[in-house]
Amino acid sequence: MAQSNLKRDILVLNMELQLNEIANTMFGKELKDLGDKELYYVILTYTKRIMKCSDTNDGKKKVYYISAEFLIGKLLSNNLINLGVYDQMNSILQKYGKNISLIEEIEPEPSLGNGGLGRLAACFLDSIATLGLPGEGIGLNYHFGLFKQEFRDYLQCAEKNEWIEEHGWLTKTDVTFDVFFGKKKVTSRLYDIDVAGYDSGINKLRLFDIESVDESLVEEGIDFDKEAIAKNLTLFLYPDDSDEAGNLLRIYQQYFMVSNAAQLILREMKENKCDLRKFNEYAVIQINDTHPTMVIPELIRILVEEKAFTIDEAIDVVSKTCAYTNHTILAEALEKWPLAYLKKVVPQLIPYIEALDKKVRAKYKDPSVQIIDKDKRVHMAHIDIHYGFSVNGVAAIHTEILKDTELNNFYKLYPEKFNNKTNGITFRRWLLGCNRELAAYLSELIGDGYKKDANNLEKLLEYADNQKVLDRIAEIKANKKVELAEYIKEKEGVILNPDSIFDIQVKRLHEYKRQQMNALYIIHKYLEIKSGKKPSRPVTFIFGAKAAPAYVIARDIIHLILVLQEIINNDPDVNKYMTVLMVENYNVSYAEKLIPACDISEQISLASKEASGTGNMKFMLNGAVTLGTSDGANVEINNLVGDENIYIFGAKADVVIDHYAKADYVSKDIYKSSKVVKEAVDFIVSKQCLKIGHKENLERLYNDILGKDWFMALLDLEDYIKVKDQMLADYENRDKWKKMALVNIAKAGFFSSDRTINEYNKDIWHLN
Ligand code: 26V
Repeated sequence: MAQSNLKRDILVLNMELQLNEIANTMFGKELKDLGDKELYYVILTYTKRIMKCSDTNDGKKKVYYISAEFLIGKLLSNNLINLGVYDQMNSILQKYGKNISLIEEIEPEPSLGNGGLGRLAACFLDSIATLGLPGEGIGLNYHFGLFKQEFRDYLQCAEKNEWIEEHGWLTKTDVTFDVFFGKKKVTSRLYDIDVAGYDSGINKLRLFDIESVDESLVEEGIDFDKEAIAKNLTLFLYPDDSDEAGNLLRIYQQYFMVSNAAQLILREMKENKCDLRKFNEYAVIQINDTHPTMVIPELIRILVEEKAFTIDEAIDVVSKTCAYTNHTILAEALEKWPLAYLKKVVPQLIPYIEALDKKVRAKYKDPSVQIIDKDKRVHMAHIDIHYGFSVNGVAAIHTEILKDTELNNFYKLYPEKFNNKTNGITFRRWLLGCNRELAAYLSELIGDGYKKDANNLEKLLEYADNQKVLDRIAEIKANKKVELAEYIKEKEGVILNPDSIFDIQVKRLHEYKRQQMNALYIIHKYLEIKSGKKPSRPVTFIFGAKAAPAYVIARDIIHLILVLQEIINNDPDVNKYMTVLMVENYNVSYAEKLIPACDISEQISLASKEASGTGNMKFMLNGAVTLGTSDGANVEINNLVGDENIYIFGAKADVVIDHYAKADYVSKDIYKSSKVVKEAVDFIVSKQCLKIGHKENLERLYNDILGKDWFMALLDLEDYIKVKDQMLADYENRDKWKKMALVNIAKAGFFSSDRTINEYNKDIWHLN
């Protein structure tokens, strides 16, 4: 429902006057005399003012979405859109000869997340606010977000990534808490970011910080003293955890986050005079992956030590309050903290963790479901499953794998706790914001209804055979490709041909996401062209990805792609037909430019390993066609659009799971038996590559693919080449392609995060 109040309405009505007044107070200037940066601060201040006057989404029960990551991206245009004032602002700026897109560029991007998990949390906040639900996000105010990526000598280098400025979206509050690490005390400070719902009320993202953080601790790149807790607690997002100090710091961060969350929730309950015995009637805590798991023992501890609960009473009420979302089945990503580390950081929690473990042992003999294992490691997910009331996966196939395989022993104990919540994305950012031209055209065709109820996008299907509509959608895509090419020319100094097919793979660099397969395809194409087989239309291969600094092979894959880029883009025999580009420092803002311009959406994980993926949804919504494995949300995209509107290849999840169970996958056998595979793999250590790249990196990657290939890139390579070639050929059947694009847009409604959040609310949160 549209929110309206007098103060807010007056602010909006007098926008120009207000902006002038702020310009005068902040800079002693008139609006017309402001530089772009000053103008950005003025608009930001004005937007914050509107949000302060808007109604908040309240209710008896609230969801607290605790997450170590909120990858919110830039907020200016998103907030203007959600507050319904973007167009008005745009015309005022135009009057003064200013361009809103240039102002947008000035905003620093808060990169408070690594990838999908953090971005999902941000989309969820947008939907919670838009649906008018009472709830807030709770996390940490990292001073440096995910590192800034630079390429030097064809290698990824990591630099610190500042985003906090004197004027920004953070509002310093007077809320502070004492947080104890054993006897060591630090004092926190809460900062809020208002989250505006689309045509709705306001919610909050609450980020905790400590005032003693010392930014000067950062030396070279992103190295810093990991022992100085009071100075570094909120300095970095997910510090490198390849050594003990890194791991400990991560535990410090996690406890700091949940201790503050618990104190904040209890403070609110006290203010509202809630009966703590009925905790779960006022609060539901969604634990986003295992990072906030310690909130369970921490709440139990507080209830017992400060609120006179018996341990059983405390466990009972906390278990009715906490719900857990699993985002991965990768064993190495499931947190298992050595008990000794926890003892060092949070000794006060140990008796409670041990009590939780003891109760489980008394009930179940199966060692695989215990909390503390024989090596004295604490399995964080096991705490969540035993002592939470809901466990959800993030796509249908992912939840099934959890139930049947990864968490089967738990599923047998608690079948009623398991449920699926297929991920979603906010259409405000990923359509209305990043592709205003397409959004406007859709409104012209099917009305504005889809903005509030995404299922309305299906109305587009009526136009599936309407040539004019198909052509116009294709024209918008072509325009977006031109815009992207201009941006990339400026930013990367690489010339792209907008008439070529834009094939895009953007996501974190991980072996299971298989960017290496795409690289091997590129080698294959390169060799084909060299041997005289020219493609009918040029192709542009675009990558965007950051690799964890300690993830050696992931960085080697980046190296290979950068080497290929150098070879191919400078080879006059080939560069007419193909271009390779890995964009530097891929982030949310870059995604907003790349996604609308994409023809082929690469979603090529090893089946069973990609829990959901959300990029796949963003690309589809913007009219790209998916080339992917039968994995994560790709499976649901396939079911929605039908086999004729998607390109699926490769082994299915059950086959992959079987290979792992039998340990019978041998990449070298495939290499030996397939000429195409062998040629592509050998090129990695060819003279050409070694002339430009580093022997150490290229040989390590080559040996890894032949000796291990843990994520089975070679298993699917031939099929990938075949299906991708078919896809490129089909692009030439322009009408067929245009129709595929339209069907993909029309069927994307299911992937609105509004649908996902409605399901969380109906099945788990029960807010109203
Ligand atoms: C974390 C780590 C940390 C240490 C070493 C290797 C490793 C590998 C993977 C991860 C992923 C952590 C969880 C995560 O980000 N999952 C992503 O969540 C998205 C939102 O649900 C989902 O769309 C992606 O498929 C899933 O990978």
